[in-house]
Amino acid sequence: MVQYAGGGARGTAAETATLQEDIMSKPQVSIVMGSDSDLDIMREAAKALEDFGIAYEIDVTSAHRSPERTADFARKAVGRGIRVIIAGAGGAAHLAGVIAAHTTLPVIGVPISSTPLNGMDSLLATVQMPAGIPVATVAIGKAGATNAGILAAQILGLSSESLARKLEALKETLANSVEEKSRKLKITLGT
Ligand code: RP5
Repeated sequence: MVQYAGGGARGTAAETATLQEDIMSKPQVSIVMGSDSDLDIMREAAKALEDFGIAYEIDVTSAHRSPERTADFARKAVGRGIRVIIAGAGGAAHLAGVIAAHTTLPVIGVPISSTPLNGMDSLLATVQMPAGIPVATVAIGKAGATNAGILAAQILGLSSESLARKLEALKETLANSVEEKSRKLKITLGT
């Protein structure tokens, strides 16, 4: 399991609360993917967490090729202090669902477009969970992976004021970027 401590990102020196220190130093989010070939997409989730200064771990485990490893990971995650799991897989993408079957932690599923079906297979396999075993499924591909990271931050932000403020700041940044696009468009079109 590769680990990232969030302290080096956007955290401020003034953070003193234990919870906040934990968020920045102890992996709170576990990112797993079905194969190392999913990394190009799943690193977007990691980037989003780094932007919030959230410590995470990242690894490969497969619902089909390593079912025991996957079940063991899912069962032990809560005891290791993990609070949210992000699971990305492609094709017959059962990884998020199988993990959700073995844990009460919130599981976010990222459908990966790695087969000739362009991720529609992964989307349906990830999203169509039976009642009782939820997986919060995001969009196919990089946008979904980014949103998985932000959604994990939002879950953790419920118990961290500092994180909640960073989430508010992100909304402002996004709104400002639209204002800027509008301004540039008017200049381009001469309106
Ligand atoms: C899935 O099969 C993985 O999540 C990956 O998206 C896809 C292909 O895996 P590799 O054959 O590249 O290992 O289980």
